[in-house]
Amino acid sequence: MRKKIFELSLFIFVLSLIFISGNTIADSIDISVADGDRVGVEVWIGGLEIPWSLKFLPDGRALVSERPGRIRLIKNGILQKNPYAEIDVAHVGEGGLLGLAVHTEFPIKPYIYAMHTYKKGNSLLNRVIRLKDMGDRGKFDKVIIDNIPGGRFHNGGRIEFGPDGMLYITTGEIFDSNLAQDLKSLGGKILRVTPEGEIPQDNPFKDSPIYSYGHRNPQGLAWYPETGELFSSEHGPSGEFLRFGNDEINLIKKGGNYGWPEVIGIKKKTPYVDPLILWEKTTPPSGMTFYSANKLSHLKNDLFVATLRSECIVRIKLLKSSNGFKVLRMERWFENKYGRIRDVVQGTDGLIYFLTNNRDGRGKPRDGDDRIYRIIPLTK
Ligand SMILES: [Ca+2]
Repeated sequence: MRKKIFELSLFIFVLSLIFISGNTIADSIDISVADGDRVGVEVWIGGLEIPWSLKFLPDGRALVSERPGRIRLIKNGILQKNPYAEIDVAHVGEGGLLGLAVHTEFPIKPYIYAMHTYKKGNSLLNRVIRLKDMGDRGKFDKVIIDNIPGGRFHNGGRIEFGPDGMLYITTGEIFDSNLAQDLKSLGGKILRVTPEGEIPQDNPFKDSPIYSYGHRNPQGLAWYPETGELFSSEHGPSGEFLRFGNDEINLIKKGGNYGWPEVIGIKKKTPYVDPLILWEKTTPPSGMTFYSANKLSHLKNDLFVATLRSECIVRIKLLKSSNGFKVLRMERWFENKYGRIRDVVQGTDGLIYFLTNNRDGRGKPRDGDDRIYRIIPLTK
């Protein structure tokens, strides 16, 4: 009898582990797939310097930001010599020219958005500016939001328009963990503003651009194609409180508190929102995208995450049900093959593009770096 009770309690214990650790990624579903799943890879563009964000325009042009302060234009698959725009940035540490975004009504609203670090007096700050598209160049139009905390480290920097037509901005806590919980600071947050830089009426905190808080250094934004739910990637501690790893993918709820620095990992502690995915081993995630086109139909609705130090793209297969999202499988593609990867995006042609960051001072540049590669259907 005693043995039976012991076995039963062991069974319940194991069962509870399976459910409790549902969000921590077990090694068995986090696997390496060197060549990806039925895909090929080719070089698209080379000779870039620390490309940070790639955006396609509906007319086939593409723009790529280089962290030292240039937006480069790619026309008919050729990188144009003259920069589309040169922006006076503070290229210090991880700061500089970061995310790009394109107005959802482009070209009727011919605007490109860029986030960058700048210097004001002795302080480093971040801001989002808007450029007007003039064909081969972009002309400064206006500042959308400024005075976002900036520093040598943790500037956030991803900007993306959501399916609601609003601009979402990730900001870092500049290695000052107190900022993340402070609703008076714009650091360690995801912000949401209108395309004109105003505060939307339905933001969670009155007269504030803050959409969610308690973030450390969020680096990527993507919306699940079928429901429009927002996901964000975030770097966990790199030594604070003697902790490392704990990198996250979060499902972002309006007004949610994502825990930094009160909670590290999954703690089920109110009012903090736990990550959907927690990598206990360091997997610093950067830009990400859900694949929604048909060219690579077996990848539909999968989340692709660019990673830096772990030098791979992570493909995440999710199952959406009424209980939320469940992670079915994770594959690390191209591990240590192309180097550090900063961003992964879907092109207007339905292929997947990714940017290396081997010239950012932390990588090993190969000849021709940095590059934009593209993932194409496998041809036999
Ligand atoms: Ca968190």
